[in-house]
Amino acid sequence: MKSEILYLSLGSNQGDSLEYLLQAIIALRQKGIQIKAISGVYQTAAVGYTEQADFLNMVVGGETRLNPAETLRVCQEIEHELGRVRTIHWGPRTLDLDILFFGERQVEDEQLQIPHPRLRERAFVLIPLQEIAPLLVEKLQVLIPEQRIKLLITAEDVKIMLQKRGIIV
Ligand code: GSY
Repeated sequence: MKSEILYLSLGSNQGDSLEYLLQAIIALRQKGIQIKAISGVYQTAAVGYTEQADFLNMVVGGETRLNPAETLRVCQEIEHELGRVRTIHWGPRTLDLDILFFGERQVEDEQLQIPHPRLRERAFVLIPLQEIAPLLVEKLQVLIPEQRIKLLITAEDVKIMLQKRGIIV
């Protein structure tokens, strides 16, 4: 299978959230998703169930020969390996990995919808995505929703942190 470009959203609001995000990027690479672009890390107010801690969010772009179902399985494996326990629906989590886009594909089944059905409503997705794929966001023709969101660590600094862990982006 030829490789395809994909974009993933990463979020965490439990434990050492920054470390979970970095470990997720390392694990994605080990499991067949080459990371080609990363956004900065943003501190964001929780959306949905709001009585919980702020999240750290970022978006990465990559290339893979996996198909969407295999990619979903890899994301769920990494969430599980990094300690995610599903308790409250929409509640706190050590790591959330969502597929935003997968090439030009449209997927609509019970387990997986691509493009991600709620990405247009989420500043915590659109703002970091805009950093690494501005034309993609422009094509969506959406107004970025109001949300408290602040850049905490620039993409350059995240790259340095990853370099120290042996990963070159
Ligand atoms: O859907 C991803 C998990 N999640 C998040 C998140 O990643 N960031 C923010 N700010 N709010 C969220 N609510 C949920 S659920």
